[in-house]
Amino acid sequence: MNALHPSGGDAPLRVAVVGHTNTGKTSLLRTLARDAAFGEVADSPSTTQHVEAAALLVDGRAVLELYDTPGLEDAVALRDYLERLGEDGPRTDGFARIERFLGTREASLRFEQEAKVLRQVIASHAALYVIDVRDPVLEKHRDELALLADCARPVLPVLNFVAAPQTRIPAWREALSRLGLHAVVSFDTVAPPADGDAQLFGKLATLLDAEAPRLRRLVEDRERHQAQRREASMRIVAEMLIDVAALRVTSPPDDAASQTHERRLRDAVRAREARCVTELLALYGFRASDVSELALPDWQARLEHDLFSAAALTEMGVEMGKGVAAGAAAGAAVDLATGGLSLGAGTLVGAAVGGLWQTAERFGGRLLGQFRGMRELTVDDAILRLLALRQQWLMTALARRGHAAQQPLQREAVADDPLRKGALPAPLREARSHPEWSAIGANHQDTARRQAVITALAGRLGENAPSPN
Ligand SMILES: Nc1nc2c(ncn2[C@@H]2O[C@H](COP(=O)(O)OP(=O)(O)OP(=O)(O)O)[C@@H](O)[C@H]2O)c(=O)[nH]1
Ligand SMILES: [Mg+2]
Repeated sequence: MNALHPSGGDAPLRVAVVGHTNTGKTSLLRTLARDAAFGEVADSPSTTQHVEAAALLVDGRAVLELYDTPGLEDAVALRDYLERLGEDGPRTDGFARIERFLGTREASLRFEQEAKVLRQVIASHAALYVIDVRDPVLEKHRDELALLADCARPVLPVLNFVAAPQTRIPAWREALSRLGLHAVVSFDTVAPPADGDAQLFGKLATLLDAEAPRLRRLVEDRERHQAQRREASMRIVAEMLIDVAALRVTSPPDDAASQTHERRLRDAVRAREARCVTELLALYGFRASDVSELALPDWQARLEHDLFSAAALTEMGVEMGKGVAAGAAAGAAVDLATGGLSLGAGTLVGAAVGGLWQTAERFGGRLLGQFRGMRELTVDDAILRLLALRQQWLMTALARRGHAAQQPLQREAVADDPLRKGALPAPLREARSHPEWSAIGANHQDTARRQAVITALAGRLGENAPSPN
């Protein structure tokens, strides 16, 4: 390999991610690699100690390798050292001086971390220089950039922390252009812009024009995957809603049995929603453990305890049906024993009168003969609305979330959404009369019609859901 031109046929493009310590280098890698588990991220200096790579693939092949590096900590002292090194040798250029430094003992002692970084930059096609734009521009930063310039590789500055309340972006832009660095990318690794990839790799392509076609392919491939993930997420939510809407549990008419069956119904619905959450997390590359550790304890608590509570409904702005017992909207129950409606003599905890009427109107007559002497429990409309709104919110929040995010997902006010009131979407109404469509109920059958209804509902969720950015 030629020291100045580290290229080679089909080999992946290598990009070193460098910068002062604690500026978010590892976080940027996590975001670009969509891998919340990459490396170690902490709000303290010298977190990354070794060079570590993450590959970005297209069709299973690595197109780009990103190299995380330790933070530069002592560029000022290293430049002084390099100047002294230059004095007692032949007159050389910056690149030759860096190469000479890498052969000295100091490169494995006092400047060990800096040497690792510079070696990786020389072994790469380009470097991303990550900047914490909350910092003032200091001598040490100029020295870091001067060292990088000596490595004879294109450098793309990445302005990180741009969403922070106090930044010094104009001062940084000014300082960078004085150093001849005019192509700059703005990024916030925690709240990355929707077109962040396209911007970053697009600017990189301007610095590495021979590599522009494969960088373009990479961007297109990532955009395609983003669209596919969004469609898949809507399908995951739609399938859960159909399973829940179609679910019917038949219970003997006595109150004790009804209560047991109602508990089962609730548990089944909760478990089904939890599965939906797990599937969405996996789809977007977030781990369940990331969530319980970092992000969603509050959310999980709500999943476990509040799905059937009035507070949860109010919070999402779902109107409870007329007559829903205060503090509880659970399943609708039809007491078929009496050929009419009953609240189970008031003992069905949280039975929803609104739901009862709906259910009776729809199935009462037809089912009476079949299930005489039985009670039938279904999930109330208000619960379906709540599930739809919550999962729609989650899928949008995950689509937006960067893989370097450390804070719990923030609950946002849910925009006015047609799912809150008015008629339930037609696919959900249709599922009501197909108990066999529920994969969590008895006698499940996955028919072509069920699939078509899931597709229709997914499309409907796509119309309602806020776009990811
Ligand atoms: N708000 C915000 N926080 C960020 C951003 N980027 C990184 N952080 C936080 O900054 C801290 C340092 O991030 P790291 O990714 O570990 O930084 P690093 O440059 O790899 O650090 P070293 O490996 O120690 O050199 C962590 O607490 C991150 O969560 C950002 O864009 N916005
Ligand atoms: Mg790091």
